[in-house]
Amino acid sequence: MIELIQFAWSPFCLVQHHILEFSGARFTTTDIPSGDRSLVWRLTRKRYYGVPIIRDGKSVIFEVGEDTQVIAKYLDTKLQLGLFPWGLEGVQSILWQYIENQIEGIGFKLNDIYWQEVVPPSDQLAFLRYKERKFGRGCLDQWRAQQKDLLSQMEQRLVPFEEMLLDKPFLLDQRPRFVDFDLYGILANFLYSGHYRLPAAHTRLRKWHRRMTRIQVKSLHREEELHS
Ligand SMILES: N[C@@H](CCC(=O)N[C@@H](CS)C(=O)NCC(=O)O)C(=O)O
Repeated sequence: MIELIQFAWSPFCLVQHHILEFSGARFTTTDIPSGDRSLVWRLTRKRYYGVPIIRDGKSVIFEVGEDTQVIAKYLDTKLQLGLFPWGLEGVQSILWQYIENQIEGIGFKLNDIYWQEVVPPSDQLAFLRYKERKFGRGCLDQWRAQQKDLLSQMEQRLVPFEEMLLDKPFLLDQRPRFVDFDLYGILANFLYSGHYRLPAAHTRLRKWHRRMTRIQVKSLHREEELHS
């Protein structure tokens, strides 16, 4: 059975988690502390310490670069999800970089403001130390002070997605592709603390989000058969 090794609020883990839910395949999740990557280090034979990684029988799958989608492509091929059609490859690559930089870069700060509610007490020291070493001392307090501004930047940066949904139910197509799951997972991190909702002005995005929450590949296949 496929095992997703993760921590639950990680944006990139939430992307893979939702792809697995969509697939209907049986899978397990193993939560590790964000501050202790020893399991990942061991399973990848000292080649990776990030999350997510996937264990599938004897295979261990992990990203090999900043902008690779090794795990999603592995799941796509294995579970036949149709997330990476050739015709959309270039445009998906451009879009996922926007999603994983411009949207994720704001979403994680907004969620981290509530880190004391989200991160288990045993993991809080390592979490705080990691954040402050990466973003500077007091960064979490600064993000709290900038919360209103960050929220309005998030609303602005979501405008292109609202526009993409003007004439179709998913971002690029009549059915979800990888970038739909990417945006969904990155937004799941923004929404994780429970303190936020998607911007009220983005009505299409909110409907897309409800569709994405429920979607299952087997019902898509049924619909495709009906229309063929
Ligand atoms: N592009 C990678 C990014 C993964 C990533 O940045 N994961 C974070 C957690 S959300 C991580 O483990 N970073 C390394 C660290 O925290 O030391 C992916 O899609 O999996």
